[in-house]
Amino acid sequence: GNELSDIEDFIEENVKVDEKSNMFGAAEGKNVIWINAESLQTFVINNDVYGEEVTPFLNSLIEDEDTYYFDNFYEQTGQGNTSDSEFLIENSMYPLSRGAVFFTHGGNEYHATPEIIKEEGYTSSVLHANNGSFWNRFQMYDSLGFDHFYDEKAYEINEENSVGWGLKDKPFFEQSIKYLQSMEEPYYAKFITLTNHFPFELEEEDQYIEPYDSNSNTLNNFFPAVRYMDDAIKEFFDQLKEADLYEDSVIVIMGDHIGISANHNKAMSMYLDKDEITPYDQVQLQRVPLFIHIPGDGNGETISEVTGQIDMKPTMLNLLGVEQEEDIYFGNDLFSENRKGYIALRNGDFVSDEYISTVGICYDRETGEPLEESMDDATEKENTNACSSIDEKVQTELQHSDNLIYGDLLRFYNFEEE
Ligand code: GP9
Repeated sequence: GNELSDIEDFIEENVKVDEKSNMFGAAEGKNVIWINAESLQTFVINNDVYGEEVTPFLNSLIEDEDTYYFDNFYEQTGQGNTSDSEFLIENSMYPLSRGAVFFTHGGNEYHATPEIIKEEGYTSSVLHANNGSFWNRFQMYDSLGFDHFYDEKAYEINEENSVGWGLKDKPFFEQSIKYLQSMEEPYYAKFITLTNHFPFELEEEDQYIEPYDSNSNTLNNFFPAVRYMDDAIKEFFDQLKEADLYEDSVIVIMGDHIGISANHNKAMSMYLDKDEITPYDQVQLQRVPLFIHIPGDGNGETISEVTGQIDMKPTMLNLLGVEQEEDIYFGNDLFSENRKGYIALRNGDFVSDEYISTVGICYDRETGEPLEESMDDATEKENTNACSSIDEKVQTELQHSDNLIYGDLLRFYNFEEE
């Protein structure tokens, strides 16, 4: 009992924002088409390989007046990779520091977005052309309140339309249109792509740009695979328009987690034209792109505030105009001006408006320079730095989220408004 009320107090004091953002209700009643873009990282956006744009469609989307693009948006996943990103966006809670919460706590009680919006008349589905048991999705999707899961059995998959992990993204989107058409509106439909997955295999005919040339085949092949996904998303937009499914939807595209690990830093430093990848750069490479595209909105812009996957549940609920008075969550509406001011990464590092804290060093976020430690007057030890006060909050927040999961504490929370 005490544990849950401590967590509630922390959230009241540090997370919740009373005022609604001016985007509250901006997508009320619209269908939500969500694309979880496998391994898409921000460093490829508006970048090129030997003069060829890597993501021409996504780059053009940034310029579109109906798109809100977030360029300082961080992934916050742990070992559960894609499943962790799903956990973050639906619950606004952190995945675990070890293992995948989809496996270890798939049967817990949650209060996730699909369940909440059901009360507003939404139906919800996941579409992903892989084995449904991967990441224990059947059980967790049930706990999160999804109504339907279109897994590999819903798709026609053969040798010609597959590569690497399975069905290629283009036939995946193409074959999914009929399912969207059959969904009861309004719907929340989450698409999880697959082609841009390590080791980024691609057939010759699907390579629209040349691979990079470095000592890392992983990084080299990443670029044509991202380009293929970019083109698949472009075609999906066209298909949505043709099927009359575009106008009445809000389309979210989010990178789920990094695709290129620190093992490829030598090649990465060459690509980014840096002497080395510092711990500061490593954190910055955890940025993944987020696009919120609202057809007809007209006020789209690039937002550079520090934001992350933890923010997606409150953001989506606010966009859909859903009140969220009694709830447990650790993120803020991305459009709110009163945000808590930091993004916690799963390993305890964090990014705030001013600082980046990693490997025990406090960096200036703007310059990437480490800040000097200052003397702690009380202990006369050099043990404080500019990051210390935020660090304390970050560790408490992660601990609270872990405790909620380990103790299955949401069973005891009263989500009804009093
Ligand atoms: C598996 C797919 C990829 O179904 O979502 O998962 P990942 O290996 O990226 O976590």
